[in-house]
Amino acid sequence: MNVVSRGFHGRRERVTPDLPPGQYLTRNFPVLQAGPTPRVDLDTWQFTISNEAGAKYSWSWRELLALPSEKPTVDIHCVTRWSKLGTTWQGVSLDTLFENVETAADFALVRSYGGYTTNMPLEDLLDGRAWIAYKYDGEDLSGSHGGPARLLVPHLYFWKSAKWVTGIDLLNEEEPGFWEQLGYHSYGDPWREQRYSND
Ligand SMILES: Nc1nc2c(c(=O)[nH]1)N[C@H]1C(S)=C(S)[C@@H](COP(=O)(O)O)O[C@H]1N2
Ligand SMILES: [Mo]
Repeated sequence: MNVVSRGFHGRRERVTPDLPPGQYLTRNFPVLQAGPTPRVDLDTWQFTISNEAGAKYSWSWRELLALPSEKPTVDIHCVTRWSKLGTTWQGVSLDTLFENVETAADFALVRSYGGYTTNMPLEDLLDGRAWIAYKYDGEDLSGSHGGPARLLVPHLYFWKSAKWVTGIDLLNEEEPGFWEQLGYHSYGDPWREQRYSND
């Protein structure tokens, strides 16, 4: 007989070990955004990394597509509690974009067309953990999911994965982004349930 019941521990076991605490699985792909979908023209599209000294490193759309790409399959976790497992993307690793960037900065502020921002430590964008993604599920990334290109940084809550991304500012001091200024956690690790600033 199993004398130690599940209830004895006072918490429910998670259905799947891939699901962070407080999350539920969805098979849909919800659209979440603070404002309207911006119109982004590929002829003028630019992605710019600005370092702490003000030097700028920019790529046009054509230059981005010419870089070697990867096809990550990752789990994504929204702070509103939905998670989607095994999503498939294509994009350029931030390691590739940072190859020739000179910086000693510790922090990044990611910028989007439309004015959205989000912050994270620079190291979270490196070591194979973040991409500028332009395809989802084998198709060009739709505008509603951040196309033509979005940041994909799946080990943090999905608000960090800025849609319609246009650049990254490298900073010596942490600067909170859009949701972080409104009380969301500055780091946002779903496994540690860092939803709000005091979590
Ligand atoms: N530019 C921009 N990026 C954004 C947002 C936004 O409002 N604007 N919302 C964030 C939030 S809260 C989430 S959960 C995801 C949602 O991405 P999806 O609409 O593709 O599911 O985008 C993130 N990136
Ligand atoms: Mo979100």
